[in-house]
Amino acid sequence: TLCFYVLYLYFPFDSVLFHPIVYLGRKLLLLYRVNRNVTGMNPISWEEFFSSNLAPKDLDCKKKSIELFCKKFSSSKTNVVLVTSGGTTVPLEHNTVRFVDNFSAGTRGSASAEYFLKAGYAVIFMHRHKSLEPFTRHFTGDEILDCLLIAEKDTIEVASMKVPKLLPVLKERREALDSGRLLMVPFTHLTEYLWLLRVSSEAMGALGSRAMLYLAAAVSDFYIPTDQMPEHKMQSSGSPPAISLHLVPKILRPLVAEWVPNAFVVSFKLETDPNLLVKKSQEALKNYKHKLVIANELHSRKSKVILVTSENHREIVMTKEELDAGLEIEHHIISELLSLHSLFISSN
Ligand code: 9Z3
Repeated sequence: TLCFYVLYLYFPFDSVLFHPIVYLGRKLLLLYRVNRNVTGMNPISWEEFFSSNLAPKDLDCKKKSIELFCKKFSSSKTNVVLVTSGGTTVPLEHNTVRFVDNFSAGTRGSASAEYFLKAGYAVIFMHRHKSLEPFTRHFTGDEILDCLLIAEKDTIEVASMKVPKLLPVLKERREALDSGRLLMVPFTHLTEYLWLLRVSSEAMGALGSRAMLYLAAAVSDFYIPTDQMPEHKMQSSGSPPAISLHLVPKILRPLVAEWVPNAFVVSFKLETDPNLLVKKSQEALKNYKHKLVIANELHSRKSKVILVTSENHREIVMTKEELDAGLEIEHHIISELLSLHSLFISSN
């Protein structure tokens, strides 16, 4: 192991062509570290994570649709944004009965996707299955059913009453779908999300500075390694099972440095202690070298965010009048991002 460790450190090329012994050494060491469940303060590397958490079965199919979507807009002048939305789950058993979930209704992501579409962007909406989605988020199921009337001979008619907010939303949705500028990509689990984020970033690489990543999903910081997860539902009788949560590698690092280095990357920082917002956002920018962190406190996230860059930070605060009029903070956020992204494109 010591010998392979030395080779591993001094020969970072992961190619069997470079040196078969090195290649073998790295693979054996990787297997050794993963199976030893390297835990503690330093999470395993993102390579080790992807090596020990296999891709979801339907990844290839989703990857192809994402690649085709990006290819469709690679020659045009249309900007493409990946919007992630909703929370990731971490299963506690292979035959999952219980899981650890991250809080997110999907309002931030689904509302933002609408404003990007309205601004002419093509949108990959990567969202937690059954969380809020663009357009349909405005209506409950009952509101939609209340627009349908049972007419004679068991036919259905649409009520002529004008649901004031229905028509504009229907028009925007129709335009987005007819122009093919909206791609819906669902996820549920953390591993699925990270694999999808990786293949989406790699597919967007060809778009250069016209690509934006708007990472609003609530991503778990912890997971249970596959080989430590109980096979079946944990039993409440007897002593509770010993399961340990491991740190998830910080995926922003390879995302910015390797997968999509020329894109405009925006991450979100969620805290419940407002005093931590700017400091932790600045740390993230320093660590991952992306363009912007949108910081928000859990309970005021609909009325206030802080835009943090490596140079400065400033607040967007909704007025009472705006909130009472039903305006959304995402309108202001996206308006700011359009300007910043336009400047970024013109300077690259
Ligand atoms: C956010 O901070 C989003 O703004 C919210 C939106 C999840 C608060 P809703 O979906 O809520 O409108 O109900 N997203 C990022 C949250 C997160 O997990 N950030 C991680 C962190 O803060 C980095 S990925 O460390």
